[in-house]
Amino acid sequence: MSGLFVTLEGPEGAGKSTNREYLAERLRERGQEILLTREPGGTPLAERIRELLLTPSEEPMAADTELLLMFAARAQHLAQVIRPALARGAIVLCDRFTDATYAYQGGGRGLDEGRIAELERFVQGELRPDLTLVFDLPVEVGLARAAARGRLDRFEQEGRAFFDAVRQAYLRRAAAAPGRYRLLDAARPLSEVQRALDALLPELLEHRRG
Ligand code: T5A
Repeated sequence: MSGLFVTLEGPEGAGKSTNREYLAERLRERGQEILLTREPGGTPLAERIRELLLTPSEEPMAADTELLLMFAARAQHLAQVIRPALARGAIVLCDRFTDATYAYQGGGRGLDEGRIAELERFVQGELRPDLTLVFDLPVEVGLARAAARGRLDRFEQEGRAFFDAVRQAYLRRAAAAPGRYRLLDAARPLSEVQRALDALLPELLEHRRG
């Protein structure tokens, strides 16, 4: 595949969506074809699965059901959107991907990482992001930003310990594979986060040529 697969990760309210738009603009200015997408979701069917995952309901969702729905949405997203875009040479900027499964279902819910890795191989084959930007910030700052937007989704209703575990899982993954991850301090003012993204642009374009 000739495209470039970039994922944006981090806890709630870290600024992934805001910065994804910013990064897309900077790359378009440089003549690149950009595909913006997100998980769970990214196709009409996968967005329906997203609704199931994010809408609070009276029946508690079993952790395994949650895990399988994440990968069901991902299989659809890969087949319909991500693989075709990479095949035609686009830069795919995806708001969350499988690192979120390791962080939320692995770290947050405590599911076995080996099980997640099996599903990752089954659904993705060899495909992994080329570069993953982790927007890191203290849990309380992210939750305050998310809460300021109004109604909380099913994940945002979790407690502090859940989000601490999510954040730690992201930090562990980033530390274990520094070649793929770039850690950004997302607690800083937006203008500073965006300056850090500007500094990453040459490297990103270099990845694309490489
Ligand atoms: N999930 C997902 C799993 O459990 N497993 C998986 O495998 C996957 C793929 C998806 C949920 O699903 C879970 C994780 C999630 O809980 P989502 O909507 O994609 O939900 O994720 P959220 O993190 O909930 O998205 P948010 O919109 O809350 O966070 P973002 O995108 O990181 O933040 P953003 O850009 O919307 O910004 C939030 C607010 O903060 C402000 C923005 O203006 C906005 O108001 N802001 C800043 N303010 C000050 N300083 C900065 N530096 C700022 N950056 C942004």
